[in-house]
Amino acid sequence: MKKLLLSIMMVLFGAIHFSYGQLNPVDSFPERLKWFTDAKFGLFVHWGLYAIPAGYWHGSAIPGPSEWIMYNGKIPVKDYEPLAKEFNPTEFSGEKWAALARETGMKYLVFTAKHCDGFAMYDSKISDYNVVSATPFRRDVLKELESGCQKEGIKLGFYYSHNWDWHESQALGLDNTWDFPDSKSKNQNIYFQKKALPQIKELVTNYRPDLIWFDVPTTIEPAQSKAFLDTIRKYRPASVINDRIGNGFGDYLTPEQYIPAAGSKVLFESCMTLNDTWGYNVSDWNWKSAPTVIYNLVDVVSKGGNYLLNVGPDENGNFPEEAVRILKEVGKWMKVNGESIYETSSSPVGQLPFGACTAKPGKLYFHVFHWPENGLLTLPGINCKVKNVYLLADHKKKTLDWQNAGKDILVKLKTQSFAAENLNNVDNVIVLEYSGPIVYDSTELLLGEGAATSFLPQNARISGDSLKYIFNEKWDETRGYITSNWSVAGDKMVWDYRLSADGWFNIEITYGAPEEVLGSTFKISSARNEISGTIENTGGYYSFKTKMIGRIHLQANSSANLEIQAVQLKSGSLLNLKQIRLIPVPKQALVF
Ligand code: FHN
Repeated sequence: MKKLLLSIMMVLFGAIHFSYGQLNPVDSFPERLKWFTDAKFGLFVHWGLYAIPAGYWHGSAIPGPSEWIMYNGKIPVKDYEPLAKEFNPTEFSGEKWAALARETGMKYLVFTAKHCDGFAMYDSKISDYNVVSATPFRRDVLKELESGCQKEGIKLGFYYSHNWDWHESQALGLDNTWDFPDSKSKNQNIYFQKKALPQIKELVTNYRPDLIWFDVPTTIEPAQSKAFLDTIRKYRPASVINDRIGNGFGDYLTPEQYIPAAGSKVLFESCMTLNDTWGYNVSDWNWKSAPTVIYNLVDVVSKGGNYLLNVGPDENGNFPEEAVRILKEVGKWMKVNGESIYETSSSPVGQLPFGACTAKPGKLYFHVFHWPENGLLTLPGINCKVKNVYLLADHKKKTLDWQNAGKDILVKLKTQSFAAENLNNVDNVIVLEYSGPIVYDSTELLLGEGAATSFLPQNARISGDSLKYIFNEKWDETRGYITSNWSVAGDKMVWDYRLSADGWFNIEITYGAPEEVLGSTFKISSARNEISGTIENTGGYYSFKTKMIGRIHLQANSSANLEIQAVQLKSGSLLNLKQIRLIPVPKQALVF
């Protein structure tokens, strides 16, 4: 159990392979990556023998992701292999999958050619343990998917678990210790030379992948990662390769199940499940809604990344109906607003209280998640020569009323001035066309008219000798700037902000603090309001928890500040602060 957790931690948080190595900066990368960075949105498909048990073995639910049932159930190879005899997904259609991806607005599809259970979902000559030789289905799923994608103009990527293989006696990583208990005597190079490398060669010679998506490089050594790279570069030189090839040989990073903080300097692709599991699980109904998928996609793209969204088809080759419904709903939004996603770059105007921003030369796409109640959208701290402002959904591009107001641009968004069919209740995109440079003043945050505003360490003025902020390199949701060395009472961080209308705000703080500082105190104050807080043990300076610490009333003002100050320190550093969030309290929620 300890080995399993350690291995996964090391992969997910990139401790093993994480060095910038050949990872490409967001602003300068080889031409062969252009399709990928323009595409922004892809479909991940986990499909294999594990779709048959779908999370259950002999009637009992096996905890954990369904594609891990062999590992979590410690199912011997002799009992797992016979699943192949049952695998006959007659309703499978590579074209149907590709068509759904295109209808959803996705530009590429990544399919599990071989997952950690070792079963090849293509016609492999290297191992008979594959869908053509070992099943009654006898059809080459990968070949059919390749032609379906070609027909639909969708780029195709192959997922391949090169380090872990629970079918093989010599494979390491998180290895099969129930059939092959003596891990110490295993030589993973035998597995690489006999199976993984020759299969990768098959995949890049008998097929035409645009991307290779490796996974979990926990025990692979640099020379072995390099061998995979050289094989791909020899036969498919333009292929895009993710970072999980290991040892820094990939093109981009792959945060899993989270969206990194803004400011990533290298290309990244956030991969996420549409429900909670990658492979099909008959009882996993925890689906993300279409709006959530759109918010995630826009959030990732506004930070310069790609979004790879996963579906696990059932044993017949069908996507769960609910997944199809959600993807088609996302597709409706993408059909109208795709221009604000594809071929864009990250927000040049920071985070926005009402939503997010994506950009193209001469164009800013403001994604309005929270439509301003007062019909006035404030674009904070943005100064440029505006040529036109319009709603993207409005084909006539009718110019909206806008004006420069000090440091801001105000746009009139009177709902009644829009054709109802052009508005949606998820994300309405306002396009601002401009010429010349954009001058962006990030010093003062504008407090939200609908959305919470995050106060981040890197935007604060610090008073105190030791207190500082550092960049937390971890590849998880804590990645980003945090404070450290808050060891003197009185030391504080101050942020400037503006507020266009009086309002109540809940104060939420995300921090990490160990047992020994339990009971230390701090205060957060703004405009004669003050709230005190007592530090709780979150499990350590790098184990971040979010706490709601109170509610504050703030008056409209053109310039004010929010500060957090250490009051009483038990020992060491008060905390590692990740962010403070002010969340507007809707008027109707206020009970006095
Ligand atoms: O263990 C796998 C998991 O099954 C799935 O394939 C994900 C996809 O990113 N990768 C591993 C967990 O990190």
